[in-house]
Amino acid sequence: KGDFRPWVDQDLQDDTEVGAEGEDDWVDSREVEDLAHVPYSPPRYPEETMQQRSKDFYTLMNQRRSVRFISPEPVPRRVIDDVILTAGTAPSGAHTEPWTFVVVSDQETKSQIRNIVEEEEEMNYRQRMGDKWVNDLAKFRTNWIKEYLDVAPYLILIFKQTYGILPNGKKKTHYYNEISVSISCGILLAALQNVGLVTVTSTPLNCGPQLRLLLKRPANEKLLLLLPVGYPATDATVPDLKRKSLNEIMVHI
Ligand code: IYR
Repeated sequence: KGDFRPWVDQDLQDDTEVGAEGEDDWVDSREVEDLAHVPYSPPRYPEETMQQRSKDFYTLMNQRRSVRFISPEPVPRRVIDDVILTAGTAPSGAHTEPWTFVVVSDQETKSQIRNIVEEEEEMNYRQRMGDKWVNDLAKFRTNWIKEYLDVAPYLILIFKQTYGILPNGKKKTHYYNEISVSISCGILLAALQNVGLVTVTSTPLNCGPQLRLLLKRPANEKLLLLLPVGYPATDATVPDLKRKSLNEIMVHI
């Protein structure tokens, strides 16, 4: 752990709980029952409909922007529930569903989260990130002051479960947990866009352990992403960014 890599969250590279214990702490797949396979026939659309739907979905998603100015206006709780259920439809390694979505609407907890994040982010911007990184971000006008953290009606903190813990106390391998949870976050972003809510994919560097303890999450869970969620503030602005063209992002062989 000698060389400090500021772009990797310390909590995400911390594997101290794994490897310290015996092999019989882990489940043996031979103990698992057989799984039935059943027919699957999702809707099939005519080509014209496909074309229309692909355009429509692109148009919707192309309107998504990272928004740092969020209205305090309340958002229906049931919508948040459905958005989280949607995120939980993501594929995951060996169907382990290695995610925990912590939804925070409690004002006091939001304020505590803001304090933790702003204190660490000030150190990130002033010391850890270095001049190059800070200069690369200057045009986005971000800094360590994050009003959205106690203004947004909901904060969704997404934790990856680095392993599972079964009711019998045994541990279960969560294969590809980081990519699985990252995919579910992508689906979560799409689900939020679909209902007209905004967020910003914030990755509070070095806040993981403190936020995990504040939210009383177990040691196998590591913070991956923090999403403030709400309607955009009426005076919200975003940087005038352009997206790469299809030719720049796609190679057809
Ligand atoms: N996590 C910090 C810094 C930051 C880093 C990148 I890379 C961004 O695209 C934006 C911000 C913050 O949230 O301000």
